[in-house]
Amino acid sequence: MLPFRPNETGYAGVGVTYCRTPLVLDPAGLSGADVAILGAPFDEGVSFRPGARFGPRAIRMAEDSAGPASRPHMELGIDPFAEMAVVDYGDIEAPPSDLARSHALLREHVGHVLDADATPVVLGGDHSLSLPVLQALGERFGPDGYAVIHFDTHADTGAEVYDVLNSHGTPFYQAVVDDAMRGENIVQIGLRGAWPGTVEFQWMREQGFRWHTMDEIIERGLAPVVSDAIAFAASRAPRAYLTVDVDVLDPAFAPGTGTPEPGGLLTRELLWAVRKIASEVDLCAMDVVEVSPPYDPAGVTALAAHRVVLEALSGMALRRSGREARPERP
Ligand SMILES: [Mn+2]
Repeated sequence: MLPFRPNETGYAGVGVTYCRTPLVLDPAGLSGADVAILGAPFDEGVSFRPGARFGPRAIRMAEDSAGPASRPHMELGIDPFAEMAVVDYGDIEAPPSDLARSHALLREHVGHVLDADATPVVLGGDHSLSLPVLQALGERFGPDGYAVIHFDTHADTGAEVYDVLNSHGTPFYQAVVDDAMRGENIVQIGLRGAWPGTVEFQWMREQGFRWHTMDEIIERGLAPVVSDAIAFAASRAPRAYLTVDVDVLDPAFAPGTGTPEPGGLLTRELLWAVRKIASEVDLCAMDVVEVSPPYDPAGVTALAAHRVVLEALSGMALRRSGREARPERP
């Protein structure tokens, strides 16, 4: 059931699901779905600029060409919406000023999607949402049953930030401490700037974290780094969780985020990397986080996040089809 009129234009209507996929609000409706989009509209976990609570809606609205979902991928020769059943599971009910309750609700809803043998794709929301996602994954697959591929400027491995245990700077610390994930199963890509510091990096080494800084990406190139990350994830577990903090992009391409840091990836690099990973790794969950529409005057950050999801879906579709990519070339 599409909540739209059949010939509704892209600028009309009461609002959109992701790419106008069917809206499902009852967990029973997840049966048969391959992927479920799920919004997490909260930002109580941010340490600097807020606004990510408006992210899920902005990402869905970022590009709407109307009509039923159909997005043939030019480089893959595949339409993810023809290949997979993708539904939009709406947003969780995130009560204001209660991050713990929002996390509990997200963990529960991600659990619904995993119980239906579908892949949750969470639209953030701030990066604290990775903690409930990791808890749901740990519950389903065991703490060592999945790998994590994490694009970010920051490692988000603080024991606390401003004496607060649960924020967007702490999920990958808390998840290890809570035994929801294993430190030796995570690889981080795009780190730069002044945080984390030596204390966090030392803890990460002790836990077996891997990471690739922006300087390494510049010196070696992105493709070899992504190949290494894919090989690493495959060596650790049969499936992986892909988490993309949009601030891994340079602020020139993604100004609409809470903690921007100059010197990041180009949008085209991130889109390529996400598609490559999704086409080679079995993704058990994914998210794109930290889109803050109030700081996104031209909507380019939300559009980039929309495309991060679309590239991931396209890569997943290719992998599941078992076919080779058939790029449209002259
Ligand atoms: Mn982050």
